[in-house]
Amino acid sequence: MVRSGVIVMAYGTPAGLDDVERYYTDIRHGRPPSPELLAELTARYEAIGGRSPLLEITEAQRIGLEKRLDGVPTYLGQKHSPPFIPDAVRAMADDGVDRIVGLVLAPHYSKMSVGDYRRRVMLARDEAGLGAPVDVVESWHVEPGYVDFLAQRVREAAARLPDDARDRHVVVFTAHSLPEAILRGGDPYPEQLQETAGAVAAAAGVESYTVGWQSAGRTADPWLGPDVLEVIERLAGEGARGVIVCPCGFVSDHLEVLYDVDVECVDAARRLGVELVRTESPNDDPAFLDVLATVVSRLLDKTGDAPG
Ligand code: FEC
Repeated sequence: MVRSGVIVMAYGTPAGLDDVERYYTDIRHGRPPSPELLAELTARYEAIGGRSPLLEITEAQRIGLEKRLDGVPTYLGQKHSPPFIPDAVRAMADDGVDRIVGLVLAPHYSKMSVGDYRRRVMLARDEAGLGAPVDVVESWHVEPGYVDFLAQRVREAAARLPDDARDRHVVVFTAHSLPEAILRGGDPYPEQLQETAGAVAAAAGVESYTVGWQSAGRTADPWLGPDVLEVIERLAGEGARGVIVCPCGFVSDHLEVLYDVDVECVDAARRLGVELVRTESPNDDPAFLDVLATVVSRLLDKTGDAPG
């Protein structure tokens, strides 16, 4: 009898302001940030109250998923903060798991996102001396339940716009930017964002929508664009009165949503005289947890271990 375990993976967040330097160094592959970069990132965490709620939300998502998997154990494994992916894989080995199913809490595939999480799991598995096969959900960006969930959130956001802004509004679907270098290998990431946008717009009956990239890293390489701030400026110039930002590449409230959208995009819109609202994040909404369970159960099923 095969014993499956599910590793639920997310980015991780600093435990508090005094952990930001360690965290940033980890993101930068062990190179400590300059004092300027560190001060700038610390200021962003301060602006959202000193810390991001990402860990608590991720853990609530894991627990909600586990409740829906009827006895299949789940383990949290993060990239840049504890519990790290190798911690989760070691716990799986201790529990006698001999098949690893992975879910990244990000809907779109890129070799730099989902592909990198998968690489880390394989490495940790080998280091733990575990012979278990690894199957990771590749992407779930047009999963019907996710599309319907976002369509509902877009409708709710539209209802929050003042009447005149609602009459001339555009929905901007966003995801985390990545270095343009990913395009050289034919990475599906940009196409998948377009696919989510098209599917959600159709389901919500949205007439006018576009995509934008957010939260590009502070590095010298070119990153995917246009940046969402440029998109908002262009839309204002074209006469839009309202903008709905739907950060469909993220599934939780965290720094990139609470600062990059709720502070930076809101400030830009205010300067341009445009009303901006954001769709609420999925977080641990039961309908969203049902989507995660559907996606994971399908993979468990394919590998012969569906719950129930
Ligand atoms: O709330 C929090 O404390 C954490 C918010 C957070 C999430 C997140 C998700 C993604 N990132 C992705 C790619 C990159 C690449 C780099 C990079 C850098 C940062 C920095 C911070 C940060 N990321 Fe992030 N990311 C979050 C936070 N990210 C802080 C460093 C300062 C800055 O540049 O703003 C560049 C470094 C590198 O080469 O690794 C690339 C992707 C996602 C979405 C998928 C996922 O959640 O894993 C892709 C949340």
